[in-house]
Amino acid sequence: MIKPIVYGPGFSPYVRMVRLALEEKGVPYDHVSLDMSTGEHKASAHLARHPFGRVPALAHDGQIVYETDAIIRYVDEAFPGPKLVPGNLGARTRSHQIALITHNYLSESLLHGILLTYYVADKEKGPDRAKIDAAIPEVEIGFAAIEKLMDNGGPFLMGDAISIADLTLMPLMAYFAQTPESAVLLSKYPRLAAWWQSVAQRKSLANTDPASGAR
Ligand SMILES: N[C@@H](CCC(=O)N[C@@H](CS)C(=O)NCC(=O)O)C(=O)O
Repeated sequence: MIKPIVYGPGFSPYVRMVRLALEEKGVPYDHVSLDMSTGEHKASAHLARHPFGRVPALAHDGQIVYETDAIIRYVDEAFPGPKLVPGNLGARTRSHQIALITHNYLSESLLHGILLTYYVADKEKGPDRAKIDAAIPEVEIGFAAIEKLMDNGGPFLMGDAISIADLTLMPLMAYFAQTPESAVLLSKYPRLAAWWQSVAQRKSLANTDPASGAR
């Protein structure tokens, strides 16, 4: 099997989504972390992989793929292992909707509004409280929407099997779980909270945990 290469730093939730897909399928891969603090993601070598200078990008068998959702779908078809895109039309559509809610709405409210606000916070002044408070209603819309779309028949968002929906949401939830907002907010969405409890200990998350030295 030709090993794919994932480009991008391990702290990026998008890079982690792709790595989770590879981990869950049991695909051996190489990981090349880029130093975003020195602009390595905007250098010509990476622009050749991703014209917008973002991460992740995936190289495999002469192909370069960018955009996380497209990469995960490529990985799912190119490699053996458990299917990440459900075969059933209803589940496939709902898992796609959850992935797109995460990319298009939660990336703005949860990632930029809350998580990155904590990340860039001044140590003494603390985070920009107004920015976090303004983001919460939109996060709640996202969480409520995901609860409506998720399946109740198993531990995963689509029921019995892990899917692209779980892999897309897990990296954001892993960061969110470390914030003071998470306990209050997740208590309003008990099914989402139960989902997070059941996936939080997965080996794929441990293997890609940026805090434990996984680059
Ligand atoms: N739509 C892209 C988003 C990827 C993305 O925004 N990645 C961030 C890191 S988490 C990035 O590359 N930021 C660098 C920049 O915006 O210049 C995808 O789904 O792959």
